[in-house]
Amino acid sequence: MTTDIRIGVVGAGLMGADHIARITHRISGAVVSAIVEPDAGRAAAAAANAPGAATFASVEEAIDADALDAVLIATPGQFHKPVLIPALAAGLPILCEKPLTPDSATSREILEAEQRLDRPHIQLGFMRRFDAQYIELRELIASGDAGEVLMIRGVHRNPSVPDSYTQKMLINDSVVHEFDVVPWLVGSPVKTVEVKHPRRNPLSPEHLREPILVLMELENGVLVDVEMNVSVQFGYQVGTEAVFSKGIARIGQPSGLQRWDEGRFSIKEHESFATRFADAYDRQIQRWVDAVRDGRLVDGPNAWDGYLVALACEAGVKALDGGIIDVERAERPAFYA
Ligand code: ISE
Repeated sequence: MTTDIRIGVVGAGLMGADHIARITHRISGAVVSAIVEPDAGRAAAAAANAPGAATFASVEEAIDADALDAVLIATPGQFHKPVLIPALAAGLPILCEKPLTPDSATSREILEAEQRLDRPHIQLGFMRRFDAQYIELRELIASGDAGEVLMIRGVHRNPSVPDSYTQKMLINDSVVHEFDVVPWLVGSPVKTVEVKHPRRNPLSPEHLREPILVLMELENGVLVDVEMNVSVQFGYQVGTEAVFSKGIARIGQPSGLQRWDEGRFSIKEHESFATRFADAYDRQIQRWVDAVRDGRLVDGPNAWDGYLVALACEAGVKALDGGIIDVERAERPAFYA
């Protein structure tokens, strides 16, 4: 394909607006041609970063107007299915922000709709798979250079969350990333999930009981612990330590300018995922655009990966109430091989 692909971005909130600016300013081979956003103020603000884009109130209107070649879905998860179904029916390639849908039953419906097409059309927005440090760690694990991987320890810390963030979102909105990236790193699916509750942070919003410690056992026996903490105050931090038979590897440490000042040593920490994973988002969108342009359509996690994550999230939500919960096993259809 020699001309730019025309992307319709659905949802012009924080993530959608970020992707619109990214596609316009940093991605080659694509333009934002349509913005689907019922809130006129948000649509207009986002359109300022997408010269020539038309705005629509629904994806069906954008499809009927032949305004797009591909769809990027950046709405909250509960609004994904009503966009995915018409976009799949129109045979459009899709990049869908996580989660695929909020539960495994609706995710299965999406898989069924996608399997009516000739090949996978949906890429999932698990951007950590495009982060240079995660890629390096995955390569180290696969190479065997550090011996066998035994344990993975993760921290996933947000400075704070809005009042609309619920207890289940600790799993469905946040740990959702670890449920994708850890099996991808280690090459083994999640077998069980358990959640432990340490002392509650008095600075957490009143309706939240957090931080939590999420323990996962993988099918190959690797044990994973993740501190999920959304009231850490000081900044945004996602870090991983892998314990091997012949050493230790760490990613996600603060880096950059080091300062010695007024008796202190400091390095600036990220304040949000938008900066921590900015390069990963760029790489993710560029790789997707390249795949759409050369006909592969998907170059990254697909809808099947999204379904496996939905199963793990369901176990994780149950585990919030106690117990060690088994993750349902699912056989990958040949369509997603
Ligand atoms: C948010 O939706 C994200 O996807 C971020 O990566 C994550 O760190 C945060 O906890 C979520 O709320």
